[in-house]
Amino acid sequence: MRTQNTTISPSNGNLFAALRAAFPQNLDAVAVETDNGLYYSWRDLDRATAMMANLLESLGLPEGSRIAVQVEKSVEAMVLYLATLRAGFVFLPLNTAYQSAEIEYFIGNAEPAVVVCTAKNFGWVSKIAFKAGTLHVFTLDDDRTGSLLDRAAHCSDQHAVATRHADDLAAILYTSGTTGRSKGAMLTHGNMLSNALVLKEYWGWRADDVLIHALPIFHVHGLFVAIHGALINGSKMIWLSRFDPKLVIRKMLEATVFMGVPTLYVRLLAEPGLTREAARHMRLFIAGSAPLLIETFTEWQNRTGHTILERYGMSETAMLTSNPYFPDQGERRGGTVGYPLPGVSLRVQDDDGNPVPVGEIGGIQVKGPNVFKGYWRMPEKTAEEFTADGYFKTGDVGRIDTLGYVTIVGRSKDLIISGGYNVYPAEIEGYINELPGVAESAVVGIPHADFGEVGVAVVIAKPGATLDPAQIIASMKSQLANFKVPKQCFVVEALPRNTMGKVQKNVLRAQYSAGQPM
Ligand code: MCA
Ligand code: AMP
Repeated sequence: MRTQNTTISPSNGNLFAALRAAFPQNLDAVAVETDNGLYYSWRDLDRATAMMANLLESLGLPEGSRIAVQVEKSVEAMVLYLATLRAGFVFLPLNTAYQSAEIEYFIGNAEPAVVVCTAKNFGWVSKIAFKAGTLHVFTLDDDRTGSLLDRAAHCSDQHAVATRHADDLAAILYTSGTTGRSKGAMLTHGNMLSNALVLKEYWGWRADDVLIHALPIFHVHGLFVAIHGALINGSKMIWLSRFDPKLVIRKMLEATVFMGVPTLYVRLLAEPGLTREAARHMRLFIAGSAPLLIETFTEWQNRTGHTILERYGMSETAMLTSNPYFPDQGERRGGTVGYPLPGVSLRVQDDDGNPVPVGEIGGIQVKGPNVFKGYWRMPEKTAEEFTADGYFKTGDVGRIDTLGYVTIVGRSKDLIISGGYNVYPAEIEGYINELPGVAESAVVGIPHADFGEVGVAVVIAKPGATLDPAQIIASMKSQLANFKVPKQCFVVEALPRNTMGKVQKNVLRAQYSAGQPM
């Protein structure tokens, strides 16, 4: 039983209004159960988001203010996200692995009115924030402490959801690029609500579903696909502060839906406890963010009797395609990312902008209510990424077969996806090239059993300079988010180049994948 249905409200396009409307009638039912034994009812979520929204509103922030957040995963961090929506501000989540130079760029670029960080990082984060003109820096830790909660505790637990238009900004997600600095993808209330409503139907969500939430909450997968999916269906979440394969397997007996990047499936398969019996209560396993190997797909089927549903999306677009859930729509095909979701137009074009014949390979372009509004303060970059007729160029290369299934075969963008995190070689090369004694470098992705792909750095020394690969790695670790740091570094005499003088990354990839450095 629902208090209201979850259609887009004509009077308020605020995503939170739709999520709130989908809360079950019994507000005392459990909405979130955590791995450290805490239970949050739907009423708790309503009150906590109201209090935090009131706190944000009490700060007198200008409309459209960004709330930048770099905190560990906790239910309170999710509440902060929901409260930001509720109060009509713009949420800016930041990966906890980012270090000071990365944070300085995001804060400098987004100019958030509020920054929320851990108590441990308050010293350096607040310094960066105040320098960038941020007026309010709060702390929030994963043990339900911090100045944000202290202040919110004094606020009313009644709050009227701010009225927002579907086209108003709800979040900015930074995504790196093949050239230049990271770009902030601007997502609207309408982008996210339309996607959540489509997935509700497409994946056959039910109010009695229970989602195991084991992903980080600073990217589209964990923050939007998972949280919106559960909330818009009034479904309970089992909230894991970090991915723990043994715990996930134990919790499967109480759950029905699981979402993970391929690395999570690989790690679950390494557990002898993953059996048909362990997975018998589950309804749906969803994978995405990186290519799911066919071996993983098949082994999962054999071990659990379940067929993983693979889907495809981007920060700029949320979810774009999905394998079918309902058998009458077709089978879930391993190696494919399924059909374009309802409302999404997806086409494959060649480099000259002509459609390719069915089954042939080309660049994937998309259009739909889920496609973002553009890059924050980068109108030229935004224009470059759209075609004249309004399709967004994903940078992914793929094909559509006669049945309509989409397969991603590669990327035209120079990107490594490692354990579901994106690493842009250009950013890492830029960093390495600044190190003393380095003439130039190339970073390529090679296959990795756990992370799918990992980076390898190939570096050339300046004449007369001696470089130590271990030191190069150590230097990167001190400055960059840990997942971006190449797992290996080789110092070589020369990089392979084509006749135009361009570094042949495919040659490097082949050489280092085969374990045969030059
Ligand atoms: C951790 N390490 C990694 C990665 N994660 N190295 C490469 N790639 C990674 N993804 C390294 C650390 O640098 C560290 O190395 C060592 O592993 C241990 O770190 P720790 O944090 O303990 O690792 P973990 O807890 O085992 O994390 C692995 C993980 C995590 C659980 C797979 O990476 C993860 O949660 N990935 C999910 C990412 C995600 O949610 N992506 C969705 C993006 P050292 O000690 O040497 O420093 S949203 C998206 O793509 C869209 C739009 C979509 O379609 O969904
Ligand atoms: P992000 O920039 O983090 O949003 O990452 C988006 C990129 O992840 C896409 O452009 C794809 O390259 C990749 N991606 C997401 N889902 C899949 C999938 N199921 N298979 C292959 N690649 C995927």
